[in-house]
Amino acid sequence: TIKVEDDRTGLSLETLKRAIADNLFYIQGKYPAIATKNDFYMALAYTVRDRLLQRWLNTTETYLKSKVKVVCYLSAEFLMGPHLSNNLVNLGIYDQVRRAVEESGLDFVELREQEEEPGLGNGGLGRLAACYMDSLASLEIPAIGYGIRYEFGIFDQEIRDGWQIEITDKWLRYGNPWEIERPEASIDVKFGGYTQAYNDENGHYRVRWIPDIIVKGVPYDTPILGYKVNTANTLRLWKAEAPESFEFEAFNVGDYYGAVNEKVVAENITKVLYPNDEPIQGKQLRLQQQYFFVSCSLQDMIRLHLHRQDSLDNFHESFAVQLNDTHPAIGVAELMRLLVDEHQIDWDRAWQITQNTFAYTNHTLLPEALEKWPLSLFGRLLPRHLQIIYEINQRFLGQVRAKYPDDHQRIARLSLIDESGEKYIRMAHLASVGSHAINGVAALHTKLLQQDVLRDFYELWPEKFTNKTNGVTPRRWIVVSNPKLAELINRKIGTNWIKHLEELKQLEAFVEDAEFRQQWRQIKQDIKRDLAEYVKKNHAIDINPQSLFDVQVKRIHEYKRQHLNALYIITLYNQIKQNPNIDVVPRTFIFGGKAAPGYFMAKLIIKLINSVAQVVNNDPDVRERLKVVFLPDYNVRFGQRVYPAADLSEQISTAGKEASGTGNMKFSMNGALTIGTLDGANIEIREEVGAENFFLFGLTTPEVYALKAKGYNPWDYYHANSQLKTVIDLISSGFFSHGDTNLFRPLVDSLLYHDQYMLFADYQSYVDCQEQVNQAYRDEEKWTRMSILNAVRMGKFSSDRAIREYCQEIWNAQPVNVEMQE
Ligand code: 26Y
Repeated sequence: TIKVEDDRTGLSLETLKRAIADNLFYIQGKYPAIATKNDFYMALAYTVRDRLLQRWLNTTETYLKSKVKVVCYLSAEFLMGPHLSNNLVNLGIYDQVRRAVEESGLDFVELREQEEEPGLGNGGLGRLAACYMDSLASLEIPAIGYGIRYEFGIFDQEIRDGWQIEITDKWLRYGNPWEIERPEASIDVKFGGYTQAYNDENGHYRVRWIPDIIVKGVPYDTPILGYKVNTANTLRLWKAEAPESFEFEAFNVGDYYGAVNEKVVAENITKVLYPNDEPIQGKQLRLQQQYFFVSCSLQDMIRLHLHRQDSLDNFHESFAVQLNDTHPAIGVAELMRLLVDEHQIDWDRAWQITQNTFAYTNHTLLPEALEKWPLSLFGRLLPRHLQIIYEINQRFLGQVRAKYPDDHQRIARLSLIDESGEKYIRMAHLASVGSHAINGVAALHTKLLQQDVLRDFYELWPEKFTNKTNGVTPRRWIVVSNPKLAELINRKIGTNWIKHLEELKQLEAFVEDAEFRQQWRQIKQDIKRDLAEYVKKNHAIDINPQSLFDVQVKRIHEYKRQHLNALYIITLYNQIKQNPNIDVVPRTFIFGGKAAPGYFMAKLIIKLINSVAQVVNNDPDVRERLKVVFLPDYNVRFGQRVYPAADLSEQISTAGKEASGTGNMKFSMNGALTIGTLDGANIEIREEVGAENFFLFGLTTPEVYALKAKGYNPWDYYHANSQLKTVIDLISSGFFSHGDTNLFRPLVDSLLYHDQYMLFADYQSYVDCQEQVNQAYRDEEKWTRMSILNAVRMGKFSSDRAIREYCQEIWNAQPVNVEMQE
């Protein structure tokens, strides 16, 4: 029989080959002889997109037609990473498409590497949103991710003379085959102006907002396909444009240049991702970005809701809206405005709906990262929202007063407005008051929120607080990034683990199987060799694949203590210099991570690492036993390469500072052992893998607090520890800076005079712990057993588990089966 396959959906080799050629011709407008690598990549990407469109449209149709509850994940960042491989894996057609590409005479890996990754996030928080989108779809939960389509994502990092240089990320340069623009679904957003009170036809008091500018939000949709299911949810990112009518208005008043300027102002809103994570900066454009995407998203939900039925009274039964940190917290005031001002719902009912709709995830304990907006700036940009916030605050503080009469300090602490000096709006307070649930991202973090950062709210509403320990998707972080390991696992226990990660536990049975251990080791070896080749090819550095790969990749931050790692490297170096024949375990120290462009100390830490690398890597006494490499431009793609190649994962933040961490999970899943403090999710990882399979060091959170309270003096450690003193003195002497004693002085002085993150207090414990790592690594079989046990006990840290908990305990959302009809 002859089977006729549709070129857009067919999966036979012949059809796939024809489809690629067809897309090359009809979409890229090229034939093979003149096509660039990127043209071929685009043709391939469209071929893959075609194969998920039917699922996408069926999914959207299903949600539109029935009254299912939809989870809306509001996030200023989505750090998706490359889509191609992930979609191929989730569609279950990776090998088939690879063959089709190769039979077309093309290099699959080369085409795959053409994709520009959408770097629309800074780090952990944005990547978490991406993992959650994957799990939502894989668990068949109706969901929309709402965010901002930044024209420029996180900058590309180059290293020149050891310093970070930022390069604009022009990710849309050659087009983005994964998104579809939906101009017909655009939404208007107002800014500035003033408000007016009036009485409506029924004599009710109302307020209208007369803005001075209107910006149009245009949605760009990207399908997010679940793993081997029909569900393809939508990531809807908003681009800001000037409304069409602007020119006419301008011509009418004759101010052409003024009108052009307004267009520029409007389009600026979604130009660029703010590249700072933790410390806030209070820039007006950032508040505009936040309000812009939140207003578009909430208006979009209301439109969808009204399309599905008539009454806004049960909006919260249609949508569960998750606030990814406080960046979208203005949504609380915006939903109130939409319900009260634009849809004439009375305040009390609107407030019930709002509280039942929102839930808030906190991602940070650093006080300097808690968002607050100067009241003056806020009122100028969002005059109506300021009034609404005052009203919310007045009613809220009334409740507080009823419960704690005359406790004025508590009232001032709880207020949505900080009135201690210049007045600020406290966004975490707005989010907490406007939500029915508040969660931290690891057990310790949630506990610290309750005891510290949000203590007064916890005392008021203990029932609102829950913990939701983070998770990461095993599809991207094992199947896509480590196909060899996935293959070995599949041979032993089948493929169920990909959706039920706890099933990896079955592999514990093979820990005493010498052949299995050998296979496990061999895979790690092969991947380390691949990474060594990559580093050689791209950075012209030789690294020894037999050495211990010790990896720290994450944003550069003092609290994450990359410089503690550097102090250990210098310690080892000094030991070798003192005794050049000392028997040390050969190690390759691999660093990666971006510093916020304005964060001087973080940039100096990068320079220090590169300066130490220069000395260590070129000292003949070291004889290849130590290598230090800082790999530029750490991103999702490089993460996929490095996690599988790591032997040792550095998770060394000061206890009580890292909310959770998620890189820690990715390493462990891929068989790296962790050296870490009792911080964030490290604690739970250690609980799961067993204390004997985890290298623990450092102060605990209570010890950190106690030491601070009693008066921490870094000089005590400096004087008492000669090894530490030697290291610090060597940096100060200019040894790593060609004799320049000033270069690293700010870093050294900050350690000697403040050491806010207590590196000195943890130094000896870290060095001792690293010695235990060395001993363990010398025993190959022991190390392999530990590696296996780490990976196979990571079931808890699948984002599927996290999303199930959110669904049950916060969103009240259920899976919905999507039928495939043509
Ligand atoms: C306000 C603005 C400057 C800002 C922008 C981005 C503030 C914070 C951030 C990003 C924070 C972030 O990425 N936090 C990380 O969230 C991860 C996911 O929950 C955690 O694993 C990680 O510990 C935390 O640092």
